[in-house]
Formats: sequence, structure tokens, C-alpha cells
Amino acid sequence: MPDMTREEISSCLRDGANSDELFAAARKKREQVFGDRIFMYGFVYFSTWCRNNCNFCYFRKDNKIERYRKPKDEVLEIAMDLADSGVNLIDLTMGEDPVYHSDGFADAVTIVREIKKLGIPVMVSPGVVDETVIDRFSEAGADWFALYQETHNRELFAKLRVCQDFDKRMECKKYARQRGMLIEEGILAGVGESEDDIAESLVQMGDAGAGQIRVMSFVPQAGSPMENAAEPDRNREYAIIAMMRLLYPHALIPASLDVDGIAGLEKRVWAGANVVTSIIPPRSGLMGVAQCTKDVDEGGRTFAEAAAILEGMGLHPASTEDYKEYIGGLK
Ligand code: SAM
Ligand code: MD0
Ligand code: SF4
Repeated sequence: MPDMTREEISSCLRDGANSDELFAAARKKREQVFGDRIFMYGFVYFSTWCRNNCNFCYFRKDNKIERYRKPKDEVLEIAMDLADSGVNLIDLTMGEDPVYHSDGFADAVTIVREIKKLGIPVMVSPGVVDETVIDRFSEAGADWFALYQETHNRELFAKLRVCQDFDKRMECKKYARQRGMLIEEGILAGVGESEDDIAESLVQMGDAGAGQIRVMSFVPQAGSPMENAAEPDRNREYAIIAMMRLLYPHALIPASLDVDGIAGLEKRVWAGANVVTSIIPPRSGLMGVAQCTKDVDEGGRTFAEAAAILEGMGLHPASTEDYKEYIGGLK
């Protein structure tokens, strides 16, 4: 339990948003726990097919876009390149691809097993899956199971994740935690949530035992029902990152390159984040989720680019051994 009530969190978000003291306090907390180390995550979005119709997402089933499903060997090659570049973890992400659902995620489980042989931690982000699939991922050695509720307000959830079951999504990550995996929880900012909704989510994320917690500003997507919604003010996301750090000093909190590309890194780290996520190899044909192509082919989302920005802030990418030791303590 955080040592602030929902009301206190909510009023702090209302009054303290964008205040320098809030960010300074968050950075101080991060420094106390992590020193000058920042963790680095490689991102492999290996199938963009999806059976769902989330209103905020570019990859929703009804969006008429070009899709891919990368063959196993190519995914492994990309993961190896990422590992060589220095990332501490490979995040294997996919849409809720019907082909994978029909065969028990056989290839995905093999990919996890192979990447673990390289000695690098793995996160899986497959969406809602059966318990037997979670068992398989866990047995293959997946360290993390990521599944974002987006909001803990059920009414808002129903508007965002249309025709999906709120409780089933919660139960799924709970089961993954029981099976010994670490879990990542996440919310969206700028989708019609109130400060009270955010406060509720921040409390519930802690209650669920999430070792990693994230917030991402909603990015309107061409061809989706929310295409013409307003771009949310980024200060809200920064303030939420800082609140997360103050409430949960030991949490891993991403600064995602998937919202504003590499240009958005510094502000998020300044707000208290301690993990760079969505590092993608250039010219790999891979996409991001919220910013599907931004900075990717230009090489702007690489380890080297992100590391240079961190160094400029007096921070340093952690070694993978260091990262393993840290998450070992979370398990
Ligand atoms: N398909 C799986 C699922 O939805 O759980 C795995 C992909 S998941 C990692 C994709 C996440 O990206 C969503 O949970 C959401 O938080 C985020 N996202 C998707 N579209 C977005 C958008 N337009 N703006 C910001 N974040 C977005
Ligand atoms: C990211 N694009 O880290 C990824 C994604 C999935 N586990 C994470 C949203 O920003
Ligand atoms: Fe599919 Fe995930 Fe996008 Fe929803 S957020 S449409 S489940 S890829």
C-alpha cells in the first residue's frame, strides 16, 4: 500500500502537475534506490495480427492496414542483435493473433526458450491468454508477463477495450504472478480518465504486486475510432510518472520511446522513469505500438542513441548482470 490516500494522490496530480518540486523529489527517490543506473529494454513486435478491436489501437482488427507475422528465426536474429547492442531484456510483444491462439503459442514459447539460452531476461506481452499458455511461458523461463489494464474504471475500460472482459484481464496477470512471473501493469493518459481514476489505478497497480508500472499518453491512430481525438498534454504523463516513483520507489518505470520517439526520452527520465523501453533495431521491418514507425528506420530508437541522451543527463545504462540481480530481488 502506498503511504498516500487516493484523495491525496488525486489532489497532488491536480495541483502539483508540472511542478519542478514534484519531479525533483521523484528523481531523488530514484537516485536513492538505483543510483545513476537506467535499464534498457529491446522491443520486438513480432505479430501485428489481432482479434480485438481496442478503440485506441492502430492494430485493431477492423483497421485495414498491412500486417506481418515474423518467422521464428527472424525474431531470434533480431533478439540477438538487440542483446549484442547492450539491452538488458527482450520484450516479445504481439497482437492477440488468432494463429498463435489456435496452436497454444508454440512458436512464441520456443522463441522465449531460445532467447533465455542467450542469458538475457525476457518479457512476454501476448494479451489475454489461457492459463495453460501462461504455464508454458513460465516453464520456458519468461521473467515478465506484461498486461496493461489501461484504466481501472470499468466504464472507461468498456469504451476503450470494446467487448473485452475487465475481470478476465485482471485474473490473467494475477495468475502469471502466482506462477512466479513478474508482472507489468500500465495505464493510458488522455483517454477521458479523471484524476480520481488515475489515483485508483496507482493504488491497484501496487495491490496487484506489479514490479513494473507504466503510463503512456494516448497517441491518436489513423483509421481508428479515436483518430480525431485531441492529443493529450504530455505534462499529465510526466506528473503520473513522478507520482509512481514517489509511491513506489523500487518500481521499474518505463520512459517509452513509443510515444514521442527519441525526443521524448529526456523529459520522462527527468520525471523519474528508470527504464528505456521500445528500443527497436533500425531497418528490421519491425513496428512500434503507439508510434508504429517513428524514428525506427532512421536508427533513432537504438541503444546507442538512447545511451547518449542518458549520459548527457549524468546517467548510465546498467549492465545485464546488474539488471538480473535487481529483478532477482523482485521475484
Ligand atoms: N496486444 C497485447 C495487449 O493489448 O495487451 C499486447 C500489446 S500491448 C503491449 C499494447 C499496449 O500499447 C496497450 O496495452 C496500450 O497500453 C498501448 N497502446 C496501444 N495503442 C496505443 C496508442 N494509440 N497510444 C498509446 N498507447 C497505446
Ligand atoms: C513500449 N512499445 O515499451 C512498447 C510496448 C509492451 N510490453 C510495451 C507498449 O513502449
Ligand atoms: Fe489488439 Fe493489443 Fe491493439 Fe488491443 S491493444 S487491438 S489487443 S494489439
